[in-house]
Amino acid sequence: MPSSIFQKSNPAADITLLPKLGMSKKEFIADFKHYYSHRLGRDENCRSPHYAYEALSMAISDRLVERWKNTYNACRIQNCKTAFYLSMEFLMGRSLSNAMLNLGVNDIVSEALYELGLDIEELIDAEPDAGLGNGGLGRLAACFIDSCATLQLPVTGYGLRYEYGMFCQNIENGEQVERPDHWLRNGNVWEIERPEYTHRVKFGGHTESHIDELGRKRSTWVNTQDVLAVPYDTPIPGYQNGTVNTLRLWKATATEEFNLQEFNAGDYAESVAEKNTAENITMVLYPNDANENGKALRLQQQYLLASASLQDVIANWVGRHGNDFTHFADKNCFQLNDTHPSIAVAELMRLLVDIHGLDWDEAWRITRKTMAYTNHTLLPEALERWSVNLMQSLLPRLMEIIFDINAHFLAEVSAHWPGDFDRMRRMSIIEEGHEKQVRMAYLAIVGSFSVNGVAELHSKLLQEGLFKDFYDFWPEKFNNKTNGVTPRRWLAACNPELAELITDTIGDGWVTNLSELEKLKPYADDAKFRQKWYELQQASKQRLIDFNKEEHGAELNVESLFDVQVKRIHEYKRQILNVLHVIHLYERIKRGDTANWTNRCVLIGGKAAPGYVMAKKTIKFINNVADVINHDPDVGDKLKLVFLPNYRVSAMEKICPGADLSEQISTAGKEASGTGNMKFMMNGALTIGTLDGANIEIREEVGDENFFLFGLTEEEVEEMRQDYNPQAIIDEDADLQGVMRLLECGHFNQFEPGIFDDIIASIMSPHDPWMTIADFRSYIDAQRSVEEAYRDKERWTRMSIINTASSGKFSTDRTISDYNENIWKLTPVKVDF
Ligand code: B1H
Repeated sequence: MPSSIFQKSNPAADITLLPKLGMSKKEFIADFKHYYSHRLGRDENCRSPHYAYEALSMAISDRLVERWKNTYNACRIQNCKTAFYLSMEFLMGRSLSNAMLNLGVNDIVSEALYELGLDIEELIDAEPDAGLGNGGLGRLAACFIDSCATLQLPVTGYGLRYEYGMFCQNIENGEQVERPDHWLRNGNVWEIERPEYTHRVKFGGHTESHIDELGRKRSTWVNTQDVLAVPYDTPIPGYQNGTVNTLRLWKATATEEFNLQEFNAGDYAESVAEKNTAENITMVLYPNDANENGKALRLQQQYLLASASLQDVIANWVGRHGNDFTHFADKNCFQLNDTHPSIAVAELMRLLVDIHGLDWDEAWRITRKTMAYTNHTLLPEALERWSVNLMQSLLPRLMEIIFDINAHFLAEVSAHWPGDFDRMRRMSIIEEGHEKQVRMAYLAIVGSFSVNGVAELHSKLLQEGLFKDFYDFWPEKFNNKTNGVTPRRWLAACNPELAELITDTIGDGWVTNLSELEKLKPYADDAKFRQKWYELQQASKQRLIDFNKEEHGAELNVESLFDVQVKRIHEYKRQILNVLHVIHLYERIKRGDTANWTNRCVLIGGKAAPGYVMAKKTIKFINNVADVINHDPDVGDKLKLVFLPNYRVSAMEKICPGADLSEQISTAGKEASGTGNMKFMMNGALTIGTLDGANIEIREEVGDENFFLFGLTEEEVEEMRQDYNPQAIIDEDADLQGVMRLLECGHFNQFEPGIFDDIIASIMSPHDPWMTIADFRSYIDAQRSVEEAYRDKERWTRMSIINTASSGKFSTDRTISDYNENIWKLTPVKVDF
């Protein structure tokens, strides 16, 4: 072992002296073989692609490590400001193909594997998804950290290393059955455990107050049951720029002495059980999107994330500046991904006041200058509240601090609006009632200098509705940051053929500057280009058919319109409206009303929260309708309905290049942004959608004539709610009557009487919050215009090209630049490579 390995490294020397990190095919093959046979101990008799995947990943991740160290050192030397993205979810999907793309080694790796007789696609597919998220919110975090690395911004992601990610979905008898997703079963070559940065996190116990040496009242939190948070780091490579940022995920483990106490008392089994209690904290991702969890374990998860991450940042600070926090807020910023990590507001106060001895006012000034909060939903059922009782027993010191924050805050309110008690009650962080609750969104707003929504409409509704009182008080805090998706994963990597055509036509600048796609617009009028575009779309559809057949055997016709809705199953997303349209088409076929028919395959996929009864019924409904339609010989290729099981990131990578039509049909005002809409658009699908979330901005970019708009506006929805009468609407609409007749006579549940009664009742109810019946007519009419457009291949292809060409705004590079300019104010750090 050369002794130089053990020399303390000089960061400056590291940067200047490192060799350029190129990779020859020969070196790569040697590394691959070395890992395959010497590290993994496999030979040519091993049939599983898993080990070849692992060997390949090791060879690739080797190339990231030097860059990773360089990035870290460059930031250290430059003493740069850093932002920390705190999120309970990072829905990363697979790492291998992304790392290859970002390192720029796709070609030589493909050649090398070809020489070795290996199929690169098979190896890529051997990687399990890192499904550490529910949906849009978690995937957004993953796209964000990709863009931060590509923009060379010093941003670290902090999250939890769940042992079990989002459940796997099986469909049995048309119903969702959940299976645990033990994604770490075969290890994870992309992570590095860093026990040296372990932190201790307290739970339980009680507080004791005393007077410190300066005569200040202080609180100590004692008699706690502690848990250790051990970090696992994953490298996040930027796009061919030498930068490799860090995603740090915490795993909860038992403390040593805890076990020792029990062990000495002879309770071996007890001590092992206690270890389990600790490790349970990061055992599983809660699978509820847009729904409150309310479980003690979830609060423990949230606090573990907040406490370990803040301790980590502060330990780093103290290592460099001692206990001087004067400039802490100039150098650090925390972005809270929804309220899930918002206990961080109180935890930062605790660390600064109790541990580092700052005065309350000084600590509060720092906290309010470092915290920023992103809201992702207006749905009341998703707004987090924690019971004061639960918090008092689990996190007694944090509860005290929240009461103090609230007292200071209400004093501010009352100074501004003297005597306005109703306003104080409305704005209080503590909600009074038979069970007192902590309103986490209010804690986040009060403790932050920035509050943002995720699309223009959503941000506007936050200011006018949910957070109006706070907007009146602090208008300058509020801002919008419209979401995006990373064009590396969602175009360059998932649709390489289309990406190549684009690059051949306008150069490759679009990969890091997506607005360059504008340059494609003139080619929409070029018949030859359109032909190529069309052929590639058809090839993608064929690949989607093959993928679908491999996974669950349905036969689809590539000439049909591929109409896709993939997202979590939720009433507000209105998968049921989609099915009503399918039933309407079916009914037309049965009536023989098929003049000028356009063949259509409707693909629907998504997971239902396991406890969400209506969402699970919706899945059963889709599958039953599919069963009837797909087996009816009168229907044939005219119409297919397919439920795509186990929708996940890696499935979307295959689905979005093969879609013609993207369904974005939520009730206006309910979808905060949506991001699937952006992935489809980027890949050339046309959107049928309501004026909701980012759909509005998509339509603005692409032009009215290239978007199929339908439905009530958010204002019309609220207005109609007053005297909504679905029955009256049905009475006026023969098509809708046809659909309801089939539903009510049990045509899709012949041997399962009554199982869809709840669905029928919900859409028929005058109190249906999602107003499905209200939008039926305009949806059906918009679908008619879709068919008409699709029948004209030239027109459709032109529209498809314009969609891709107009998608520049929806790159997370743009979103992240906006966050950086208005909120984080970081300086990019160049890294030598
Ligand atoms: C979004 C969530 C969410 N909004 C609670 N809220 C969760 C709420 O585990 N929980 O308790 C998990 C997730 N997710 C989504 O965020 C919005 O519905 C989308 O419209 C938006 O595009 C996405 C990203 O901003």
